[in-house]
Amino acid sequence: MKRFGERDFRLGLALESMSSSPIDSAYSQIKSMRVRGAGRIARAAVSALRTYSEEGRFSTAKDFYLGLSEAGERLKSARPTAVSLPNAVNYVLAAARRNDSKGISTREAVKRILTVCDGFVASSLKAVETIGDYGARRIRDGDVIMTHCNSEAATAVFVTAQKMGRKFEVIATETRPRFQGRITASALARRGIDVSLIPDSAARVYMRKVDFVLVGADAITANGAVVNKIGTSQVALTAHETRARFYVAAETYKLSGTTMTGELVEIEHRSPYELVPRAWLDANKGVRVENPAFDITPPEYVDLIITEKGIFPPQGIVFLMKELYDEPKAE
Ligand code: RUB
Repeated sequence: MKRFGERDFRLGLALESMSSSPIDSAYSQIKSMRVRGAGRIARAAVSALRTYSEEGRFSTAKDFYLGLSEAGERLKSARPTAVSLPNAVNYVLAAARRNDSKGISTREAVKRILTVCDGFVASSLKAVETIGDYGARRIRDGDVIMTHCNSEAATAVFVTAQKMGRKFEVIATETRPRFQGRITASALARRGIDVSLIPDSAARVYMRKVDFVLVGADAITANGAVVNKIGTSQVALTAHETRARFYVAAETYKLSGTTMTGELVEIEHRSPYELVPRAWLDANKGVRVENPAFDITPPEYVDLIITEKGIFPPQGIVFLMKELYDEPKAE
């Protein structure tokens, strides 16, 4: 799989921004899922804020701050379930707020935000690499691992394990309705990893030979529940039944801090036309098509969450969250 890098994204932005702003371009790329996957979404949003900061003409530092805040709010609304998106945007906006309170020049405020954006993107990429290292150590020769959807963090684990010389097999569910499992299968096959693609509905049939499941996450709540692509919780339930372990690979900016104070993670519902053609629905007007994009796997079905800060049982996530939220924020 050609990795969708930040340079590609900026190039995409450059082309699209001929007709619209970098924020509009990023919003539509994220919304339409041309940019997808929680980590990529976060980096795309931050890269768009960077471009906005770099290219904008702001008469005062206050104008810059207000414009950036508005841009951030728009980006956040593109995909509600990927907590990485508001977390990434809020990281930039928090720095902008601190700058605003210091009364620095416009030029200096922009410069500082560019540094913050670059720092976020670099640390996000580094986190995926670290997760790859930590997760790969869990793979032994002969393991059979099931995965669902397409996760950069989970893929990093497989790729690193292969580089370490581990011999293992991956079973990828196709992940209806948008078939992100095909992206995973083709990426792994291209790297010479033994992979098979199965229908989602065959997960239970194949689970008997599986040692563990490894998926990514869009959000992780304070009680260690995992929000990920629709179908993940069924795979987890099946793994639980056959006592296969269930691992999650996720960067810490997918931790949903607001769930510590009782907020719920919003589950995105997408267009019915991802499931059926418009003509079919027109001919069957009595049918209501439901298309939730994500589901929630309860912590009871999760064994370990692999982050760049270490590997945690789901019950340990709340302590990690407290530690991260108490950390002083970087400039
Ligand atoms: C993607 C999905 C991925 C997570 C984690 O859903 O559910 O498992 O986003 O991915 P969609 P990553 O295709 O709807 O965006 O590890 O790449 O952040």
